[in-house]
Amino acid sequence: VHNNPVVTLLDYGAGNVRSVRNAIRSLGFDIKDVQSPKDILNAERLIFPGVGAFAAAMDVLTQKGMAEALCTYIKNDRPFLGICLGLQLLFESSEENGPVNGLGLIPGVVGRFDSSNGLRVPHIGWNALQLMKNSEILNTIRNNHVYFVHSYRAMPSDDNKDWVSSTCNYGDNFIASVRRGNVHAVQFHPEKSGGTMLLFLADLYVDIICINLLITLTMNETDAGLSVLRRFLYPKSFSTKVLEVGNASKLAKRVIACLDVRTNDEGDLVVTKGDQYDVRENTKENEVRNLGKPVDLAGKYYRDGADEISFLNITGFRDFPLGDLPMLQVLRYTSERVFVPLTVGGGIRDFTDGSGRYYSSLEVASEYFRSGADKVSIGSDAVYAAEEYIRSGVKTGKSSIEQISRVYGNQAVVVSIDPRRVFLKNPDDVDFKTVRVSNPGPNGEEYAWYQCTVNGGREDRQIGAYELAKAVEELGAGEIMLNCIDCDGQGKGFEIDLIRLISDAVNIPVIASSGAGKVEHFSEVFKKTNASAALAAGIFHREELGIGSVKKHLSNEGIEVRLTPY
Ligand code: 1PR
Repeated sequence: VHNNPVVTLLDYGAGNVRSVRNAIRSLGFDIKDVQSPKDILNAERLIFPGVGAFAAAMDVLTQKGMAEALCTYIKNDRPFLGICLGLQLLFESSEENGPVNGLGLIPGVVGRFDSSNGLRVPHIGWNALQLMKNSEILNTIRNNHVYFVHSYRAMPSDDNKDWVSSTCNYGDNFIASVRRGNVHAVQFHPEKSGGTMLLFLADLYVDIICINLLITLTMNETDAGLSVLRRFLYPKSFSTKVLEVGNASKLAKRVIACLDVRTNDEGDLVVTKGDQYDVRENTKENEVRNLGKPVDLAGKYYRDGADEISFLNITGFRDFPLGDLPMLQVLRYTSERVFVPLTVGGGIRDFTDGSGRYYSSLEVASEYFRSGADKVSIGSDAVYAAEEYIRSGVKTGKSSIEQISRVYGNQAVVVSIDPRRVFLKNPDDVDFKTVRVSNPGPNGEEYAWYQCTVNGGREDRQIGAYELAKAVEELGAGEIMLNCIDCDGQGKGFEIDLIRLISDAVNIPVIASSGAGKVEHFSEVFKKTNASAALAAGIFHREELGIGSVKKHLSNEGIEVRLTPY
């Protein structure tokens, strides 16, 4: 029996680093948490997954004396891997709520992406890298896509060219990774960039150390994300291969699998699926449709190449989500096995429980994040917040969107819109934004507006999807999941008119949802609208279509997607 090797983790408590922990453990390492600057100086290998805002991170590091220890550790060329903000903090300063000074180890200023030309910010999704020099930990990335989520980035210059090991193209060519000696940092998230779990590597590692065998493990390196961590953690185990230079890529369109989850009449948590939001079977018993177990299905979609998995707790609006322990357990188990982003929604709002204890929406979201979610999705509560904001014109800072995005960043807040199409003869009949529809209504109506609903489509509200989308973007939402009740579960294609309307109206990414029935529906939505991602549920659950075949079709149609080699 031998102990697992240990990696030191610098988690300064500003957010969720559960995914990084899960990824490290899946590679056979134990984690030692940094408690004091001494732990940094004594680390054999240090991973720094920066989360939250730049200024807050620098404050904590400085107050705890960790900034100085980090600088010493890095200047001594000790093995270091910074992730996301863990890369940005190495630079001189950042414009995020600033200027704010950073650790000053790399020349350059971290600035915001320029969205004035319609570039969607945050940069969320999968891009390939342009490798600039041998960085060892990236040597098997090739053209594989890796997952980014950020609004700020550092730019390459003559002053920092010794450091830059890869760039990525989004708006401009920004720095995707740096490397000098044993010091590495990446702007993307290796722990969310896919990969296979190789638990047996822990044993191999010990064997390699003991009998000094030279074993080349490159045959296992078909994955982008975990291979980066693996190469950092097991540096001596890999042959130094000749660098294969990746091509710069466009941001890939994402394919997302969605699992609507609820407790059935027997009390089991099941994946269900509605027909226009009706999830009960058309039988005498009228039971909740049961399409499988949430953790199993999420694992299957991950292996099939889903770029993201969404869980929607569809009865969350009436139950208290933190009372739903099985749902939290589902998230925990899933995040141990699935290394792409996880979104969870349902019931995120301020809540007072039976004993009079008050929970803010931020507390509810925090519990989801702690359990393994990367993003939360807000439905009903976002509608109320937008209505209030439009009515008063004032941002109170108290809505769930504002509270959660302030602490976890905009990219962690998705707003799920559940609109119903209302046909109109005359576009002036309503005060809401209308569209001229591609297919006229049953009475020849040529126009429609998209009316928002709450409580899983049970209640109509006096606000349109367009007005809602604009308002929630201003309140701080980082992404929109755009459903359409009329199309849900119908398999007849996405509601193109709606998706075009919303994806042209906002500068944040829009996920097209509801209605996918065949591969052509996915290429249609990407060709005819500016959607960043397409989400489907029923066709995947019923195994009518595999995620792999959707990706292949999109690629054949010239649409950039992440193709998974595993
Ligand atoms: O209002 O914050 O509690 O959030 C509730 C969440 O649960 C919302 O995101 C809402 O969309 C979702 N929801 C509530 N009731 C239902 C239902 O079906 N009865 N599901 C529901 C919504 C829609 C999509 C679906 C796509 C793709 N499901 O998520 O997965 O339409 O389906 P398809 O590919 O089979 O057509 P809150």
